[in-house]
Amino acid sequence: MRFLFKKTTFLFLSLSIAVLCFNACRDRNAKNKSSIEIPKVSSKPNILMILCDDLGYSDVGFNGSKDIPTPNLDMLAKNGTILTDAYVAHPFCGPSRASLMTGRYAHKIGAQFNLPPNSGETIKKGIDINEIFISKVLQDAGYYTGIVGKWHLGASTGYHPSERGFNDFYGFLGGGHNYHPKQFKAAYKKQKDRGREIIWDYLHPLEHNGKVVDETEYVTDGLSREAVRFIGEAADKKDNPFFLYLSYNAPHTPLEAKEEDLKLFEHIKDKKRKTYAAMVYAVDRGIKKIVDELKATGQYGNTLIIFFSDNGGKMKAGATNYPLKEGKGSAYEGGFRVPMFFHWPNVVPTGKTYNYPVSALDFYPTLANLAEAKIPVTKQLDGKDIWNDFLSNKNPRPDEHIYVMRHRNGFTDVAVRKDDWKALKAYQEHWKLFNIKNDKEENNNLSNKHPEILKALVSEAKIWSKTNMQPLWWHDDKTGKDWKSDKMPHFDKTFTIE
Ligand SMILES: [Ca+2]
Repeated sequence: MRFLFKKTTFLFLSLSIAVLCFNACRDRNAKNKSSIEIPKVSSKPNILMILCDDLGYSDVGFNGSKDIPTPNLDMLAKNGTILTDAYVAHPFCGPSRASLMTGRYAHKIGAQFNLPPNSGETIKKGIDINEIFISKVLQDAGYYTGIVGKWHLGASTGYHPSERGFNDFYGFLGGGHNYHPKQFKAAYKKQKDRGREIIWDYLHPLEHNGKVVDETEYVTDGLSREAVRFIGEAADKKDNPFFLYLSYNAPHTPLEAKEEDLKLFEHIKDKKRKTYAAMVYAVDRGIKKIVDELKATGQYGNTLIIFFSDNGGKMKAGATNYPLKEGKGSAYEGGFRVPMFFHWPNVVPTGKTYNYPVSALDFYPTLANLAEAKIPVTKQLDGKDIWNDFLSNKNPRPDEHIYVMRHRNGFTDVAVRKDDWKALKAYQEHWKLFNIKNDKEENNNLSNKHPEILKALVSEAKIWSKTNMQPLWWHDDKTGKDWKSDKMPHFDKTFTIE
């Protein structure tokens, strides 16, 4: 019964028509309407969160890419709203995803480093099980929940997606994966045959709900196929809206593309850029299939699609973040300001851009409220419900701060944004101050011109740093040993303005 509208969709449409009629009557009576009307959300939407891995700010058509065509993403962006000042909570993978699922800065839950490779076999740790994930909150509210793709939040018992609020999981538990099944299966078998106990998790077979599967497609295509499957299955659950977290590992390294896609990019001479472009193109191909399935199952009209990247593009791997400075791993804008759009027919404004600062930390409370889900009273959150401000084109956080912090060997990079201003300390240089609204390229350091603004921002960041806890793991042993012997994180030195 895939072609029958779900009950929620029918209700949504009926109520939308009623609201439209009501608004039309009211419009005729209101001659001097000054406030912007917020469309009424009259049913729980399906939520499709599409995350790319290390996708550059300007590597999609809707953000100005000239050499990577992404027509399907661009169509959704054009029919929705592009968010120009969207931040993730960390400039690299694991902590960014931990923040997305928990609604908390990774530094506050000890997750400020990536889990080490093969974490299920090596350290048997993951994100604190006392942190309730957004998936669990939505599941408890009646949502049918799925994740397709990369997890990276814990691979051993207790931390598996099925134990964190997901009804369905297809993908891999580590921080990434190779893309060509013939190659990764052969490499895995070779190591297995040699008796190797721990085999790099990028080579492991994919799984579906804990059972090994024999993936035969290029992994990006396989993940798109599974997203389509999930959307089809969700359509049969008429009383349950769905939440799908589609977590592509593309275009994260290893740079591996299909031959047929590479042929489309022969004009790109740089080999890395060419392969990267083909990988992004493969994601876009999947988006078309997903949109087609949403339409075929009558769910397109009541699905909120959120598209973004987990951190900035890695320039050494072919990405661009123009006009932003630097990329993945950096506290400059290129590290954690990401491409993003929202799409939801008749609800999200079409053909608009939204230019106020939002954080991926905002999704937890925003989505929970849209879903009429109950957030546990003890749950601590660092973001806020931005929905009404987003629809009204208002700043959701006037006079409030967004932080990013990246620990390096022996020192800490940190940035804080409030309204039009951003303070930054990177690479042990002096603190800098930018008017980030006028200078998103971060070229004009205004720290000498506005020392009082810099001082206030640094002071706030220092207060925020006191809420951080020590890391519960590091991505490798050496980093952990160095951290301890060096008595990191050296916050006194970090928050001193010289
Ligand atoms: Ca990433």
